[in-house]
Amino acid sequence: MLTPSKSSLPLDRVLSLEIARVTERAAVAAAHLRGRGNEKAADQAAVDAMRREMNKLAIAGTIVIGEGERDEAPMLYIGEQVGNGTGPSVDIAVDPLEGTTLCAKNMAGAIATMAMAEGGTLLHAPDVYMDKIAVGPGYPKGIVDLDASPADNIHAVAKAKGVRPSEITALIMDRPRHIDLIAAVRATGASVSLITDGDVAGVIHTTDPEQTGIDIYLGIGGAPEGVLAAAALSCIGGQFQGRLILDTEEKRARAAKMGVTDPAKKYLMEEMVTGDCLFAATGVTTGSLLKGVRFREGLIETETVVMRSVTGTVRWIRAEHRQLEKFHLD
Ligand code: VTB
Repeated sequence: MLTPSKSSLPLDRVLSLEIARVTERAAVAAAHLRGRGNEKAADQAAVDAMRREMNKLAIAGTIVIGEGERDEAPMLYIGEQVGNGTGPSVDIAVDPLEGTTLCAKNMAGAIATMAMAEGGTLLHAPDVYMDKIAVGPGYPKGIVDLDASPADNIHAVAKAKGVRPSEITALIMDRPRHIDLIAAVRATGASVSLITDGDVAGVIHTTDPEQTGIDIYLGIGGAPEGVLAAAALSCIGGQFQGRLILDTEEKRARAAKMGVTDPAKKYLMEEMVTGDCLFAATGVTTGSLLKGVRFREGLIETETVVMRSVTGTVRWIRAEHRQLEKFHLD
């Protein structure tokens, strides 16, 4: 039997460096506008930079999670073809600036992020909310469930970890819609860590509780961010479930157009990302996951994490960029 050559692996491994370049460019563009109070401008800069760099890649890419839906025609819209068209056919999920508010206010945790997977293997989700639950690697499969009560989920994680519920920390976005969820988690004795934005990084926090102190992610955030987080966890390990919140006819119709036949479906991570996948994120502002971009004389520093599902390799790339023209900064 022939052993497949490296280049016949579903996604060429060279692409894992290429996607780091893409998120680096977007992060630097956004970082240039950190703390300016202008979310739109920072986001646009990240989008432009990401698109410019992505179109150099030897891929035939389709944006499946993007900046908006086709009729709104933003750049990097869902359905947009990207890449130079010569390489493998791939699905792409982007969030050029995850945490626009964090960037505009120069607060911790803004990132530039994207995932790339074999064509047809990423969930095509509309830009609606998604109910999410995630835990990191090492737990028995199915230990938490979106349909179980918050108390049952916290107790299950505590039991499996061999600690008391009061020694568990849950990460939840600080939103009025989560008042009951937060109360239910606190009622178990568990600690709730609140974030104002940025639940892609929030979910990734569960993969390294020793470092981050986070055992479980719970709550409702963006569906696009859910697919990106699922892509990361499919590389690094862990469990994720999500359910689109399709609470109006209009949202159900949009989802149906993207192939969602059951509007109440609970997606397992394996159903959101069904093939080989790459994930990258570069820090824009410094957070607990990644350092933000630093501008020095003649030098720009970035920090990026790149993950690859087929091997489970996670690379942390600290880059010093000396050819600054490539960033197209004014
Ligand atoms: C969510 C979350 C993101 O924005 O999409 C949130 O997933 C929007 O939710 O990480 P709200 O409508 O409650 O603000 C982020 O926090 C940042 O894009």
